[in-house]
Amino acid sequence: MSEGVQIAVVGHTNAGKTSLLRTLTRQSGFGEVSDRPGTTRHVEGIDLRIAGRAALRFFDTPGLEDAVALQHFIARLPGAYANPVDRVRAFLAGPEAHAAYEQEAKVLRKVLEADAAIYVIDCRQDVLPKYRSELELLCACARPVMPVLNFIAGAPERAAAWRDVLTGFNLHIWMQFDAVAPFAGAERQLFQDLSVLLRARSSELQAVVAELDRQAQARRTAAATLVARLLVHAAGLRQPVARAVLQTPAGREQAVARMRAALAERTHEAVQAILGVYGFRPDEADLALEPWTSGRWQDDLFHPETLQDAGRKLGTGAAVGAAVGFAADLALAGMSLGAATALGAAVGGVASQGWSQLPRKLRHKLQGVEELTLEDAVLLGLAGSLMRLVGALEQRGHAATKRLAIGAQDEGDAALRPVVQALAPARGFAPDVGGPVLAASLDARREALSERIAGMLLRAPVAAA
Ligand SMILES: Nc1nc2c(ncn2[C@@H]2O[C@H](COP(=O)(O)OP(=O)(O)OP(=O)(O)O)[C@@H](O)[C@H]2O)c(=O)[nH]1
Ligand SMILES: [Mg+2]
Repeated sequence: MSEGVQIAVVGHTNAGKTSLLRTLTRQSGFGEVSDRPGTTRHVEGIDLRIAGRAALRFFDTPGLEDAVALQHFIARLPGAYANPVDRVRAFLAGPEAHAAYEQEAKVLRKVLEADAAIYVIDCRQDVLPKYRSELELLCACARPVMPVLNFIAGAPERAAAWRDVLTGFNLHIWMQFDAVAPFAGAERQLFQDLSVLLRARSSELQAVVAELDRQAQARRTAAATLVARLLVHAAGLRQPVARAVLQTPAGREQAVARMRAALAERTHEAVQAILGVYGFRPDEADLALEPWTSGRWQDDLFHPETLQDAGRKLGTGAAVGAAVGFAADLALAGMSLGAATALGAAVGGVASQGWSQLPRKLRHKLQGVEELTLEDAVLLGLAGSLMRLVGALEQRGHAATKRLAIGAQDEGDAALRPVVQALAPARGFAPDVGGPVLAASLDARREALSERIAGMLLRAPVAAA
């Protein structure tokens, strides 16, 4: 079996080489990234694995720092050379490759060993002489070079000037990228273009593209399944509370707080699991998901205006419904009493469960116990927020360092209304509190509903984060 395709990633210091590799390999722990110039000091390989095999090996390299001087040095090397690449080899064999130009020598050596080079450009910069010298040196290595215009999100207007220069160096296939916020499809395009540049390795690179597509689909399905299982769990959440307790404001508040805490804990688990699906570390979550981890998301989710707004989207007029007295308070807090839900969604659930929930409900009634459940509006908000998280993670580069903020619900969530309606049977499922909510359920009906919900989530258009 042939070795994987080898690609040297080169460019000026701080152009974002290590960041690009973090994104392409989905490994946010790879190498060191910082604003400081000269962060990467040695060549370091990292594989893109397919079916257990390294289909592609990238090499991160130190930044080129003094290409102008090196270009002059190489041009003045004594002796006659048949072509530019022999000159580069002569430089690498000489003493200066281990002295003044040690960093640059590491880079050029790797380019000569590799099948191709990716030249990373910070396209916010003017096309200064040092960049032209870098391009001269790279082209002298006689390897296919794929320029990547990085930092494109910060300076889209500068791309044209760079493209002119690249064309002047006979580099006609280039990519736009932003390692911190990659564009959907940019990664796929990168490998497509590499397969054009490296015709002899085209079938291997096409296999990479196909595998990336497969992996992306698998991630999306896994994430939607996690969201679906959480929603099924949330729809079935019930908290029995003595009627007498609910009649006091303090008792009511405590019961609602307990319910919120139960939902928050499970949601946090789901968020962590979703981050894992996309290859982000759980500790990045605390940084990245401020509204979810600070506790503010709970307020957003249960905010009366949010609920009323969601109620309108659900077509129920208002989330508070016709509830009176303390029932209204509870509805505003995102909860319903069992009695109220029995008139609504739960009836469907109870009926579909063959009335298996009825004995418990009757027992509770006789004992003066009410059940708190979550309003549909809460489920809608939860579904919307989690799917916006999924959408944001799909776009997020593994070099991103900024926090990821998932905004409060907006009109986009209305698209998830059928999902919430389809959750109705879950209201009647036997309580699963304490069980592994995010794993496949042994209960066939619960599992079938989760699968159905996941399918609906995958098809629903999702608003941007
Ligand atoms: N906004 C934005 N920031 C980026 C991008 N790529 C890299 N950065 C940031 O730019 C800085 C330098 O990134 P590195 O990946 O360390 O750059 P490098 O080319 O590996 O640098 P050296 O190893 O020093 O040669 C870091 O602060 C990154 O977070 C990008 O596409 N967009
Ligand atoms: Mg680096």
